[in-house]
Amino acid sequence: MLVVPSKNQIIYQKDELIAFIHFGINTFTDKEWGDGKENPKIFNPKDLDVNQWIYTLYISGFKKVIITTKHHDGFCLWPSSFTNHSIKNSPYKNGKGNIVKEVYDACCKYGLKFGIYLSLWDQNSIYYGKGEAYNKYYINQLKELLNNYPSILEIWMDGAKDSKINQDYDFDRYFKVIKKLQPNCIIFSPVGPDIRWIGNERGYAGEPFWSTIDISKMKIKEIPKYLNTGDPKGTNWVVGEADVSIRPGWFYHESENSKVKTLNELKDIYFNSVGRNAVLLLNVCPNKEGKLYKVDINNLKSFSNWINRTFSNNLLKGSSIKSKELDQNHSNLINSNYDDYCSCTTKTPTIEISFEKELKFNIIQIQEYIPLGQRIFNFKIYCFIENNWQEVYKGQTIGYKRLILIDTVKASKIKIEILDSIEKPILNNVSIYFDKNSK
Ligand code: FUL
Repeated sequence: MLVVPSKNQIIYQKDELIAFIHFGINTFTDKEWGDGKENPKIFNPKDLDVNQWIYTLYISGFKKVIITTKHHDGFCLWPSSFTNHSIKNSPYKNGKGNIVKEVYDACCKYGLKFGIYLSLWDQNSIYYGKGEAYNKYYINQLKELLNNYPSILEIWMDGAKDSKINQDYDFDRYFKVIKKLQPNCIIFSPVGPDIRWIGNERGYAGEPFWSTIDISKMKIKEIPKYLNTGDPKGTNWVVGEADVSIRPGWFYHESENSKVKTLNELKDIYFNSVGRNAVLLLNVCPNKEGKLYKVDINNLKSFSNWINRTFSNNLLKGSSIKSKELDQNHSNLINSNYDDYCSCTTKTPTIEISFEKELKFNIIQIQEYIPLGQRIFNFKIYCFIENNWQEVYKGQTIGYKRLILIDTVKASKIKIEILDSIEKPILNNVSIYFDKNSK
């Protein structure tokens, strides 16, 4: 039996673009990692505009927002009853503020999904390192958050740990609490169960990139290479989430204002994450005033304009598909209805698509219908250029979506040769596009 994703994992994968927001006490100390000894009084955004953050992310095409409710310093952006290291002891709104709620409300206003990052490593907590006492504390905070917002759709627990203090995390218990209080919440952690780290913080999924992996192997040790490629024989479906910040750091630093990722860098990340069967989690970081910086906003807008412009017009519309190794639903390959798919009748089919006229293009998109599993192992793409078939690409996996950037060609046909697959492939889309700004 092939491993397949859950309903929530399919919904999650189709979102494609998620925004991370790193904001907290580090924003005020100009650090990436705090130590839990900060004075909460330094947390004082004078001109906080959560609406500006969420509106920017909304018009930039993000479908969900994950906020750092608590980072490794333990400082909470909500007035937690279980610690004094929180916004309630800061000058912000005279200790009456709750930025988690502000973000939640703004997400509701713009129709974005909402998720939380609740760091496992807490350097402020007196319980950290005391085993069960800390697990209780963590669960209390989890409940405080999960009970207070009607819909939390992702929770992020990263693998960062104290190098000197040993604290075991009771993941199974956390997962039970989460699934009980928010049944549709999808969980990211070093041990799954729904989403996994991509193995680097550059936003690059591997080649090959399998959504299948063995959680039992993930539990022994975090192996970035394994996470980065997955495992064709894996017994669990754990979607890859490619996290990367729009700046060198995760938190805002004025000194990085000239290092905001450009459109070209964001495009490259997009091809290597969404275009390689992963979901992109792109981080933005509001500054001390509580606003996103203008360059970050501009680059996000250019990025989303580029996506909309480039992928709105599938040049294959009206083309004819030839293959003896496909079922009769050929047209399902080029229509835009997600659940229309086309099954191959062999494990190694060749699919040829003839265009109505010669086309100029440089992006090829292929999608496997993942509700029925990830199957393709090796493929080649050829274009018919000046009366000759020329190989333009050789790749391994496809999965939910594969975006292939090639040098611009003028061709009248395209041929996809699937050389190896676990089971007979099931495809739901082939598209070609032209990005006039790529070579
Ligand atoms: C890591 C953390 O240590 C970084 O500070 C950041 O939050 C990143 C997204 O996850 O584990």
